[in-house]
Amino acid sequence: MSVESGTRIKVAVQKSGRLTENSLDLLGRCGLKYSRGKDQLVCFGENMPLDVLLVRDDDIPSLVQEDVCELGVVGLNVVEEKRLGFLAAGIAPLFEQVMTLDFGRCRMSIAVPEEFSYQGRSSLAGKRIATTYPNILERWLAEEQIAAEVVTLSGAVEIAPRLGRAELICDLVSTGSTLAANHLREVETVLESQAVLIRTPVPVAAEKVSWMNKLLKRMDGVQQVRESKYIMLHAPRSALAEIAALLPGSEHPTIMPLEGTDEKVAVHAVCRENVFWETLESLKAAGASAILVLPVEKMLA
Ligand code: PRT
Ligand code: ZN
Repeated sequence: MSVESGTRIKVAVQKSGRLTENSLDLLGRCGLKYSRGKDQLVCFGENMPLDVLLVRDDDIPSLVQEDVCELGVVGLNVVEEKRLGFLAAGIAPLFEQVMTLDFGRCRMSIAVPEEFSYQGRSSLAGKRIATTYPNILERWLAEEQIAAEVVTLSGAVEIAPRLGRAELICDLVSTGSTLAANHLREVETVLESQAVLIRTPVPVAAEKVSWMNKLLKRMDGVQQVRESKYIMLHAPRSALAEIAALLPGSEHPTIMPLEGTDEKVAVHAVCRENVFWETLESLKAAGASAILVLPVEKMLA
């Protein structure tokens, strides 16, 4: 395995923030072992020709754009804002979304002061809306045919109404507690967001292709496994069809004979969706017994 930097895949990940832990965890689940450089800016892969660049999330699309990194893990909100910005400037965006990741969920919403009388989208007309995502907001306003003024700020959007810089705001929300603490009320969702994997559309160097494909397959496997469960149970032969239909997202359950009985069989299946207590209760009601649900550690399609 070569350690020459030109032959190593580079992945951009947020250095310190809401996405950092999950992003590094994802790479760890793909089998990557790394050591962190002294400057804390790069994690050097020890068992794969892959290095992780730790940067501000806002810089991740540009690093892929400039082909400094082949891959990046970043919020869809950041990707969309950058993409629309590039398009407006007549620059072709050189990053593509490969897959959505199951973390960093939030929504970008318009919020109004508690005392604001909101009568629907027409109430937004003629208002100033403060945001750090002007491109996404402008696009939404254009789609909804609302003539409002976008006030671009670099942060602390939630205090803009109190400072008189805008009447309304458009910002990321997850629990809603920041809005509540600032006496603001969410009224419209402009974008649903979560972390995504982006890649360069530029073909990667021949010596990186095989590891790149391996990594993408492993990431896909990690995503699938998160929701998947392995389920084992005993079922009366007469109820097999009903029980199989209750198994969420499983295609071909394995049916095995049980020693000492002809009426019952063992059923094993991979469920591609989470198995909730309600499902177990329904299985039991259909005649299943000895039900076991196990996590799936790795999966390769
Ligand atoms: O330093 P760097 O630029 O890398 O970090 P950052 O401060 O820009 O980003 P960071 O770490 O705050 O968020 C990184 C990504 O996490 C965002 O781009 C989103 O994709 C995602 N994410 C998920 C969030 C939130 N949830 C979130 N709640 N990003 C920000 N927030 C903020 C929001 O702006 C508001 O201030 O949290 C506050 C609201 O949270 P609640 O829970 O009170 O509603
Ligand atoms: Zn940022």
